[in-house]
Amino acid sequence: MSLRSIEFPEDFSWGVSTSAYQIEGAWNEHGKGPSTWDRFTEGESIRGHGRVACDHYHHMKEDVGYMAQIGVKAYRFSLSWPRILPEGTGKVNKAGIQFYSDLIDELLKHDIEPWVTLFHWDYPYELFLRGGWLNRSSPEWFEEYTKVVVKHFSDRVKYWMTVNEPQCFIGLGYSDGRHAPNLKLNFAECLQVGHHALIAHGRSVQAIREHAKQQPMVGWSSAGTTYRPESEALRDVRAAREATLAVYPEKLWNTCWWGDPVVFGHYPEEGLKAYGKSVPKHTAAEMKLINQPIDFYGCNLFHCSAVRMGSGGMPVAVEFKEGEPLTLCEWTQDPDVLYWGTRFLYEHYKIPIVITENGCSQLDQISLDGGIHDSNRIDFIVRNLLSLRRAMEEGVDVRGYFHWSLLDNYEWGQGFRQRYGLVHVDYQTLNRTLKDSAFTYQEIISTHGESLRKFIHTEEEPVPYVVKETQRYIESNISENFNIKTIAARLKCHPDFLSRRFRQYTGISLSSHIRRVRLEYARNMLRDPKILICDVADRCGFSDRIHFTKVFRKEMGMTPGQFQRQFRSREKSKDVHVLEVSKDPRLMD
Ligand code: GCO
Repeated sequence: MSLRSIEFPEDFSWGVSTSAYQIEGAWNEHGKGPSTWDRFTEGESIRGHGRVACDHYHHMKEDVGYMAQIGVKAYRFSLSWPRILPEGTGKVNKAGIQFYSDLIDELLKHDIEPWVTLFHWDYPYELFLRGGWLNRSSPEWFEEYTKVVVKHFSDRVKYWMTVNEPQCFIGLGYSDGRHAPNLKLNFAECLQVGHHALIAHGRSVQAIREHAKQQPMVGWSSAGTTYRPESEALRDVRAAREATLAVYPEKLWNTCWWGDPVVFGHYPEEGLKAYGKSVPKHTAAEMKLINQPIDFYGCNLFHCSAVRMGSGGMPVAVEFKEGEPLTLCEWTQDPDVLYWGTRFLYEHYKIPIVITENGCSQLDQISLDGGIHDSNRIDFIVRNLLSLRRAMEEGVDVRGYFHWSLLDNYEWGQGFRQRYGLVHVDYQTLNRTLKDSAFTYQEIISTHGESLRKFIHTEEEPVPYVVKETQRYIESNISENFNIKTIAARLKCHPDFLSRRFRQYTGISLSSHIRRVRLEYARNMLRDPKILICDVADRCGFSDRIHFTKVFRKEMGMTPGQFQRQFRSREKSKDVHVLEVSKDPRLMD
C-alpha cells in the first residue's frame, strides 16, 4: 500500500444507507397502502418479515441517535411510495408525509444530510394491479409521486436518487420470480419493464429539477457488476474493463444497458446486438427523456470476481479458489471492487461517483461481555476504504461512501439471516446494540480517514537498497526523461537485476511504476486549471505532449485536457449482486 495521504477530502460524504421496506415495518399503519412486497410475502414466515422489519417507523428517533453517535455526515434512505400515496397516485397520506418530514427534521437537527432514494422496490400494490412497471403509464405515475415528494421535502432535501438497481428489482422480481412481485416474464418483457423504469428515472429527474425549492443534486443508484484484473498487467486490466462494461445475451446483470441510456442517451451497441429481437421499441424522444443530466452516478458495489486476458484476446474468468474469504451471503470479500469498480465507471461515464452501498453480511452475535466484536466487518470496511482512497488518489472523482447498512435488517427474500448493520438488531426484542465496526467507522469519519493508517501493517521486511534508491531517484528526477537503464547505471547494477529485484519486492514492474509516478504527478498538476498541458508533460518527464496524452489516455480513459476540465467544472460547482461469474463463453477459457 503506497498511499501518500490517507486523508479524504473535507467535504466527503461519509454515510450509511438503508431502504424503507427493509427497516420500517408498520406496513399497514397510519394510512399506508400495501406494497407488492406486503402482498406477495403475505403469511410467509421468513419472506414476510418485512412487514415488521426493524420497526424503524416506531424507533426513528432512536435510530437517528445511533447515526449521530457514529458521526455520519449523511444518511441515504428510501421513501415508501405507498406510505405517501397509498394507491400509488391520487390521494396523499398526510401521516406518511409527516413521518418522513419528522425524520428529515431529526436528521438535520443532528447535522446529518438527508439523501433520499425515491424507489427502492416497495411498489404500490394498487399500481401493480394496473399493470405495474409493464404499463406504459408507469413513468407518469412515478413522476406524479416525485412531484408530491419534492413539494413536501425539497425545502430541506438537496440530494436525490431516483431508482435503485433496476438490474436487481427486474432480474429478481420480474425475471426469476424470487422477489416481489414474483413474476417470471420473458426476456423481452423484462427489458420493456426496464425501459419504463428508465423513462421513469428521466421524468423524475426532470420533475426534481423543475420543482425543487433549492438547487438539487440528482443521481441514481445502479448495481455494479465489477470484474477485477488478475494482475495489473495492462492486458489483464483491459480484460477486466471489457468484462465490466460488457452486455451478455439474455442477462440483465450488467452496467451499461442501464447506465448508458441514463448518461449517454442511447442503449449500448453491444447490448442492442446481444439482446437482438428482445430490445424494446424506443423512440428518440424517450431516449432524450431518459438522458437527463445527473450530478453523480450512485453505485452499489459489494463484490467482484477476477478475470484475465485469455489467449484469444477475450476476458476469461479466473477460478475462485477454495477457501478464499466469503461473506455470509457467499460474496467475495475482495476490496478491489471499490478500486476497479469506481475506476472503470469513471473512465466510462466521466461523472462524479458516489458509493451508495458497500457492506458485508456476517454472523454477528452479542458476546458474553455485551459487545459485538465484528472484526471481519471492520477489516472489510478498512480494506474497502483504502481501496477507494487509492482510486481517488489516482484521479477518480468520488464524492461519498454510504455503508450498507446502518442496521441489521430484512434482506428481501431471505428474512433476517443476513446481518449487514453497524448496529445489531435483536429481532425478538427490537433492542439495538452498536457493533465494534460502528466505533471503527466513527473514528474513520472523525479523522477524515487518517485512522485507517493504523490498520496497515508496518513491520514489513526492510526495503532493499536498490528498491529504495530507485524510488528516491524517480521521485527526485521526475522531470527528467530517464529509463531503467539510466537508473541502473546510477546504481551501478545491471538493468535486468534491478527490474527483477524491483518486481520481486513491490509486485509491479519498474516500468509501470515509473509510468504511474509520472502520471500521479501529472494528475496533481492538472488540478491547477491554469497549467499548460505541454508544461505538465515536460515537468513529468514525458518526451513530448503527444506521448504524454497517449499514455494518459490509455491509463485514465480520457485526455489530460478532459481531466483538467473536469476539475475546473468541479471547482465551479462546489457550491452547489447477486453477481456470478458470467457463464458467457467469452468468460470461459
Ligand atoms: C441491493 C439492495 C439492498 C440489499 C443489499 C444487500 O443492493 O440489493 O439495494 O437493499 O439489502 O444490497 O444485499
